[in-house]
Parts: sequence; C-alpha cells; structure tokens
Amino acid sequence: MEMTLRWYGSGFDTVTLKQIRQIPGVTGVITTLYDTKPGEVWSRERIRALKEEVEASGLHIAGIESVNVHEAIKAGASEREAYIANYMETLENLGKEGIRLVCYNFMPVFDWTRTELARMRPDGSSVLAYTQEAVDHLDPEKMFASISCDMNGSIMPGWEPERMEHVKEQFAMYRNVDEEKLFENLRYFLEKIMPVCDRYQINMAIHPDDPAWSVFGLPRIITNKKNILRLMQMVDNPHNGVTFCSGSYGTNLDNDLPDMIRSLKGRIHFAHVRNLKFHSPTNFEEAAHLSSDGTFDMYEIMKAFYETGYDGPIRPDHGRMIWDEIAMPGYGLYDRALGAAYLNGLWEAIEKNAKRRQG
Ligand SMILES: [Mn+2]
Repeated sequence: MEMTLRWYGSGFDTVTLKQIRQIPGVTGVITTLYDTKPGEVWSRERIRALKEEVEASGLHIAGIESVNVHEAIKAGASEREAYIANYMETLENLGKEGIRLVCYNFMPVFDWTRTELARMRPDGSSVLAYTQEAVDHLDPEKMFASISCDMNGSIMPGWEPERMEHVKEQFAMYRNVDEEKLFENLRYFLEKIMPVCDRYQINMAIHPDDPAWSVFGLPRIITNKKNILRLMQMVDNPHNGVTFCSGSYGTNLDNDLPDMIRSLKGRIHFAHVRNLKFHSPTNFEEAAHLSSDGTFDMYEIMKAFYETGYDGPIRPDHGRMIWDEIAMPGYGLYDRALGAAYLNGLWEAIEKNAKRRQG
C-alpha cells in the first residue's frame, strides 16, 4: 500500500504540496484538473504540467480523483456517445502520461450528500454530518443552497455552481431510469472504455454512493456487497475495479466492511479509509480516524487490506476541522495528516506482526 493525500491543485487547495511532502509516509497525491467540467477532454499538456508540478515537490501522482462522468452517460441519453468518446480521449491522454488509476462515481445528479458541513463535536472540532430526517424535509434545490453557503469560500467537489443551476433538468433526465437501467448504463460505459484501459493499463475505480442508499428518489446502485460484486462480474476485466471507501459503504451499518474488502480481493485499486460515528442508523457524523472516536474497527479494516495483499494507494478521507484551520470542509491539512500517520501506524503493526508470525 502507498499512503497518499488528496490534493485539489494550486489555486484550489488551501494545503500545499510542500506540506503534504512533510507528512511522514505520504509519498503521493491523488489529484485532478479541478477546473474541468464533466464531459470535457483533458489535454495532454495540462496533465503533463500537473504531473511536473507535483513531481517538483518530491511527490508523484498516484491517481486521479476524479474524472467525472457526464450526466448523459449516467442517464443513458442520446448524447452519451460523444461524451464517452471524450472520456476515452481523456483516458488516453492520462495513459500516455503514465497515470494508471482513475476514480469516478456513477451517482445521478448529486455527488456525496451531507446535511451539515460543520457539526460541532464535544472537543470543539467540527465535522460533516448527515441525518436522513433533514434530507426528508428538504427539497433538492434548497440542498444546493445550504451546502454552498457553508463551504468556507471553497467549491466542494460535486457541488460546483454550474451543476447546481440545472438541478431540475437533471432530475427530469432520470425520470425513466431505475436501478436496473442505471446498471445497464454503467455496463455500457465500462464496456466502451475497457479497450483504452487495457491498452494503457489504467485501473478504473468506482467510488461508492454516499450515503449508500437512494436520496431524493434517485436510483443508486453502488451501495453494498451484492451490487458491487455484480458490477465486477458484469464487466469482468481487472481494469474494472473499485475505490473502497469505508466512510461511504459504512454509512449503511449492514455493510460488513472487512468482509467486503476480502470479497473484492484483486479488484480494489484505491482506498479511502475513514471512520464514522453513528448516533442512530440514519444520523452519523465523520469522526477522527481513530477507532475509539467512531463506530468502525479501523484495525480490522486495515488488516483486511493487508491480508488481501492490497498494494494500491490509500488515502485518509475527510478529516475534522481542528486547530482553527480554515479549509474546504473535510479537506483540511491537520486532521488528515493525523489520519495518515495513524493508518500508517496500524499498517506497520499489522505487517510486523504478520512477518513475525511467519517466523
Ligand atoms: Mn470516499
């Protein structure tokens, strides 16, 4: 495994490459061209410039999060062919620059959903939180407004203003799309792009839906073990793989995270590891990474990665806002650095124990 940190790029991120380089054990970043829109082709020149900037700091690009999938592809609209062709061109350009990992999601209209971006915890830190009750009382357009008020001046991934302007049209696109149809559209997309992935050895890694159930009546499919295994079999190519995000699959307490990691052996190409604290099954907040601060057993999660021979990038996921840092909610430096150090510590202990047992 390689420990990495997500970085949004100069001009977008409050965290610098120099700071990331100083987190012990972090050798790579997971980054993106943050000012590109879904459906746009990423030019080779811009990818190379990003790569050179990262490498000049002593780090490297361990993967892209995300190359976003255009809504027409997800909804299966007639314009999808052109957008799939653009996506393939972007993959080709990434491949030519030696980038081998692309994270994406297939959530209709909304990306991840939280109902609070700064819930106060008893220790004075603030975290992202979710209650189903709040979503049930909100209309989708108000959701955009309340999220955008609270971004600390930043634009959060998946909540870009351009995207917000077209909520109603986007909902209309999914009128006839149920879960089966969404699976079919995803299969169609993956089958089209697999030849490019094969040529350049690019691992596609689908991020789970967050929360792992339907919101606002929209279909969601990347939510549990049964569905993700179905997707792996549907397009049975090792380049069709998974971003295992413990905090997203973990929103549904029925998901047994270590068991899922073991079941997906060989198909996990990227991992987001974080903890959640549940107050009820539909009311949770993002805790510190430490097991005792939340609901998940982080040792068992890391052990499952170790025991399945996982060798891809891991990144700590959303952190708490601590020590008066002002940053994009979930993406400050301090708590994610603590998360990286903690996860590295767990890994070292698991690895040394395993090697000693082997004698
Ligand atoms: Mn995630």
